[in-house]
Parts: sequence; structure tokens; C-alpha cells
Amino acid sequence: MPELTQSVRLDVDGEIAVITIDNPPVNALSFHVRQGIYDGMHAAAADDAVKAVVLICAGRTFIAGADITEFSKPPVPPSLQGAQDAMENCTKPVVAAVHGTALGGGLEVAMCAHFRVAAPGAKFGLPEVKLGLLPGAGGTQRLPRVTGVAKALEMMTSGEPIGSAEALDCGLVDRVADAEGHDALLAAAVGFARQVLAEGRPLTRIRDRSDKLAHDPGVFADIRQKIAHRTRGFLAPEYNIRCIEAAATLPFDEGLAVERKLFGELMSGNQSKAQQYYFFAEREAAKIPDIPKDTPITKVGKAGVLGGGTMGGGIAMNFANVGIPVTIVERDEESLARGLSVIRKNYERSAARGSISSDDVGTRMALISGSVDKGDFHDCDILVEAVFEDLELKKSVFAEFDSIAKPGAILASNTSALDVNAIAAATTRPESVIGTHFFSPANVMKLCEVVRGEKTAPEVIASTMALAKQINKIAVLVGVCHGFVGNRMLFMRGIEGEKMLLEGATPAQIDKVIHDFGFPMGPYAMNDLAGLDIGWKAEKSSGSTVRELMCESGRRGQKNGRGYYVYDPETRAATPDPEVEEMIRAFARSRGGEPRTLSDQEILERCLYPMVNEGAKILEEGIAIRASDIDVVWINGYGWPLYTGGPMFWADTIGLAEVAARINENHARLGGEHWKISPLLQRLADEGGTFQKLGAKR
Ligand code: 3H9
Repeated sequence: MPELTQSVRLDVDGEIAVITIDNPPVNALSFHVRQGIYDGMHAAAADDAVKAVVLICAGRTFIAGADITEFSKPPVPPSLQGAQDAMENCTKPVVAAVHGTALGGGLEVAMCAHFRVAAPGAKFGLPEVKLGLLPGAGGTQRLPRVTGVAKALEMMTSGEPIGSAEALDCGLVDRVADAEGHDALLAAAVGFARQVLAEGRPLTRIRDRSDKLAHDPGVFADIRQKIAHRTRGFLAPEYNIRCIEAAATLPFDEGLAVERKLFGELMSGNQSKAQQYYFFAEREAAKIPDIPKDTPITKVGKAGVLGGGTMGGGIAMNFANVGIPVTIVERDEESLARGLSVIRKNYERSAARGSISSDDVGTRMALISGSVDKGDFHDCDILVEAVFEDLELKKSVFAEFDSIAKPGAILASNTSALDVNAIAAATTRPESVIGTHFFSPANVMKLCEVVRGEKTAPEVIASTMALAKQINKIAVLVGVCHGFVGNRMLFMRGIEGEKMLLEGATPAQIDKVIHDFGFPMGPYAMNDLAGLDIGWKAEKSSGSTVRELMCESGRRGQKNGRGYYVYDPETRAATPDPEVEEMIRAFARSRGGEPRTLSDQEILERCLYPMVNEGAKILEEGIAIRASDIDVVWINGYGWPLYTGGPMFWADTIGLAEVAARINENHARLGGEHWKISPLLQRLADEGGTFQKLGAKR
């Protein structure tokens, strides 16, 4: 009877028992997997003919962790610990055979085997920190005992896995198979088990080891300092560190008790809920209800980018980074040379930092060709336009694309707000036109808003979404409206920010509130960084907004050292500028305003609630498919703190009745279209609903 449970089987081949887990898609530790491992281990232990046990997985990967879908439900027995104990305490050698990714609970299970054999491409990691958690099945105590404290700190605070070679080096793996594939791995693991038996090797339990726990006393302070900036506001990294401190200083079982306590605290908190929600949100964003999975896809063998400035250059790098040849077309040789040299410098900087090799610089540059003739786009499978944000200009560019591009090529606009339907109408093939709104710097920022026009063909949408994934972007499909999802919501924060400045808040106060909430920077520091004169024209400027006044007085932001702040020319440190504050006060007085003190709470609500309200309107109009897509946009494009789940999830956690009440109060007090409540939000508030439960539209 080889079937133990619906997902686990036991086969006995002479003296070796093989437990195989087959729980697609990623062999997560669902209750029937836990039960199967437990039953399989007990059956193998009880069978006198069996001398050793191999644990292996079918499908694309070894166990990729606990089943995250179970976290939000009441616990189902058996516990994972029972299965792990059965492995670790078995008196016969237990060998874990790992391919794909042994992640989280998967690695924690593998570490309860006495030995580990890996496929050459296998990866090992404890990524719980990314879910707002820590490894809760002994991983915090076992990993440092194998890899040493410093390596464990690095792996657990980053959540990043290591490969087989490194795992072999640090002793996490005992042998690497010669080839990929299930049969090769199984043969290697069985061969290894037989060798262990033949040599009569002792069975070492990781929990009993302490040989690698000696550590430099400064190691904990060092890691805290190293990750402080990147992990500001997150609880889980610090909790992971505390567990490793416990591993390094306490007996195993006491360390385990610390792990259990801290795991429980994280699991019951809001941050891990938000981060688990986000894990699924990111994957949901790839699913388009009206575009079947088997929609044919155009494979992009060559790309073209019009414009070699910051944006165009960054977009071109994305293609070259994954081996797709790309042609950049600029208006003249000088601009082209400038653009290409910026790209080279970017790559050289990455090589100096060690994130790519110096060979990569050459390989990637060789994939990028430059031209001043748009005719060179004729054999490209996608053309991306990254020219100045002006509708007439974009229309004329697309008319030209239409005459040059080969049939079936995707014609993409990098517009951040303009009407993609109007751009498409400038061509004879609107079905081939789509928006790809990258975020600056485009080679770094993960988000790409893919904008479907009313005539965009399903194949073009599917191909663009697939291409975005290929170039390592997180793509979110949105509809046409001014500013799409991200910028449309950003505009609302901008409107209310301007009003608050005139009422008496300062740029620094608003920035601090937004920074303290968890954004990397506030709106005014961000505007200074981007450049205050983006989209500003001196001849059209009428001194009617604070930003216009700033530009008129020669303030351009960081690039000329003066914006909402003044910038130290050496360090670029920002200092609030009393001159700016006086300028704003004078402007407010000229409009009859009397300054007052605004509380931080008022500022926070007035910045963020209009965004939630606009997000609800975006959902109502079908511009976003689902609320979680809006959260994915804001987390990846604008730095909304991941640990709050994004604007829509955050609003759900506050309670939509409360959010709606505040929006209605503010509408009555302050007026303005952006405070007028979305009927959808009002309905959900009245019904006790949430954005999360709404599901997908279209
Ligand atoms: C943990 O282990 C806690 C323990 O310490 C304590 C226990 C007491 N559960 O990403 P993909 C689904 S915490 C449930 O597109 P890829 C995913 O939603 C866990 N479902 O594939 C998707 O579903 P759908 C620690 C999961 O090839 C499908 O599988 N482990 C889980 O690009 C394919 O996923 C982790 O954090 C899961 N654990 O990447 C690892 N994982 O098709 C999380 C995936 O319906 N997983 N799904 O959209 C990953 O990092 C990636 O999925 C992986 C594959 C690298 C494995």
C-alpha cells in the first residue's frame, strides 16, 4: 500500500524506503503532507527490512514551505513537529533529496533529516521574513548550527536562498547529484544512503551540534546596522535576529521556546497578515479574467526603444538584462552618445558594487545598439516610446511606428497619464497598441502598469504581461483614464497636500508624517528628487500653485540644490527652507488664508483617505481588475509600506465604516470632488464589507 495520504506515498526498494511527496504546485506542507511524512516515517521505522529512508518530492520543486493558505484558517492536525521528530529521531539514516527550492518549512523539514543530497540547481532558503514571519519549525535554531551565525543572519534577514554549491560549502548539503532530473537525484540520494550504511556513519542530529555557534560578538549589532535602512518599520527582521541570538546563547530547546513565542507574536500581528496578503496579491495580478491562459503570445526576439534619456535608457536596460537585443533611437548623435554612456555608467556602477560581473557589462552593452533612424525599428517585435509627455507628440510618434513596424509588432507607449485610446487611434492598428508605464529609474523599479486600450487585442495584452514578467517586472493590468491607477491616486494626495500647505502645514511636516507612516520619502522630497519643472512651462506658468511659484523663483529641486528644501552640495542633505515657508505663507495670505496648526493625524488622513476613495472609484469604473492590484501598484511603484498591505488593504484594516465616515466628514468640511465618497466605498461601509472580499471584475 504505497499511498499514505492523497499527496504522499511510500515505496520500499530492498533496504531503502522512499517517501515521495506530490502536492502540486509547490509541495507545500498541507495537512495531508504532514500526515504522510509522519505515517511514512513510522512505517519505515517499523519495517525491519528497511535500513534507510529517502524523502523526495515529485514535480517542480522540493517542499516550498508551509501551506500559506492554511495560515488564515483554524489549525488542522497533525502538527509539523510530529513529522519532523519522526525524521530526526529515527534510528535509521534519513536522507532528504532536494530539487527546486527547499524553502521555509521545506528547509526546516530537510534539516531534520540526517543528510541532504541536492540537485545541482537546488536552492535553500528561509524566506519567512518576506511574509512578516520567522521560521517557526525549528529553522531559527537549526540553520545557525549548520551554516554558522553570520550566514544564518544574512539568509534569514534577507530571505534570499543559497544555491547547491554554497550549501555544499557550508555543510548544509552533503552531496550534489551529477545531473538534474528526478531519476538522477533519486539515484544519488539512494546511493548516498547505501554509502552511509556501508560506512556505518553516525547519525548526527543538527539540534545536537554546537560546533558552528561560536561567533564574533559584534555580529548582531553589525547586521542590525546593515539592514536598518532597508527594513525600517518591519518587525520580522528584528524578530529573526533575536531568534538567532537565542540559538547562539541558549540550549536548543530553550531557543526553540523563544522561536515559538516570537513566531506566535508575528503570526497574530497585522504585519504578517499584510505581507501574506501581498504574497498572493502579486500572483493574482498576473491573472486576467477575460484573457485565457492559453492565449497565443508573441515572443519578443528584438525590442526597440524611442528615446535614450533616463526613462528610455532604463527601459532598454531591462531588455538587455535578460538577453533581448534592443535598439535605441534618439533624435541626434549627441543625445544618443549621451544616453548610451549613461547606460554604460549604470552597468559599471553595478559591476563595482558586485551585483553583476564585469563580463556582464560587456555582454549587456553588446545587446544595445543605437541609431538616429527610426527605420531601424523595422524588425523589432516591440517598440516602446519614451518621449516627452505630450499627447500630440505621442500621436505623431505612433503614426510613424505604424508605418515602420512589422505586422504583429507590439506598439507600446510609456505614457504615465495620457489617453492610450487616442494614441492608438493615430495608427491603423489600434489592436497592437498598449501602454507600458514604467517607473523611474526603469531599470530598478519593479512595477509596470500595463494599460489596455479599448481596442487592444487579447494576444497583445497576454504578450505584454508575459514580456513584463520576463524582464523581471511586476505587471499590473489597468484601464485607460487620466493617470491610470498609480498617478490618478497620487494626484489626489497632491491636491490635498497643496490645500494643507495653504492652511498652515509645512512641506517638512507633511513629508515627516508620510515618512513616519512608512514611505521612503514624503511628497515634497519626492518632487524635489524628480525635478519640480517636470511638465512645467515658463510661458504657461501663472503663479497659481505653490509648485508654479517654486519654479518661477528658479527652484528646480535637487538638481539645482533648491526646491522645497535646500540641499547641501556635497552630501545632498535636505534642510527645510524658511524662504519657501514664507513664500507659501505670503501666497496663502494673498488668497485670504489665515495659517493654523494642523495635527499629524489630520495630515495623514487628508493625504491617504482621498487616495483610498479614488482607489474605490477606480475599482467601480473597472480601471483596476481587483483591489489587490491597486495595492500591488502602490507598493511597487510608490513605496507604500508593504507591511500595511497597500492602500486598499490598509483601509480594510482600519474598517471601511470608519474610513467612509471620515471621508464624508471631510467632504462636508473641505469640499472638493476628491472627497465626494465613492458609492462602492459607501456600500461596502454600510454592508460591513471589505475591498479584499470584492473579488475580480471583468
Ligand atoms: C513557512 O514555511 C512557515 C514555517 O517556517 C513555519 C511552519 C510552522 N503555500 O510563486 P509561483 C502557490 S512560510 C501555498 O507563481 P514560481 C502560489 O500562490 C512559507 N501556496 O511559482 C501559486 O499559486 P497560483 C515559506 C503557495 O515558480 C503557485 O503556488 N515559503 C506557496 O514563480 C505557484 O507559485 C515561502 O515563502 C505556499 N507556501 O515560484 C515560499 N508557495 O498558481 C513561497 C507558492 O494559484 N513561495 N504557492 O497563483 C515562493 O517563493 C514561490 O512560490 C516559489 C515558486 C519560489 C516556491
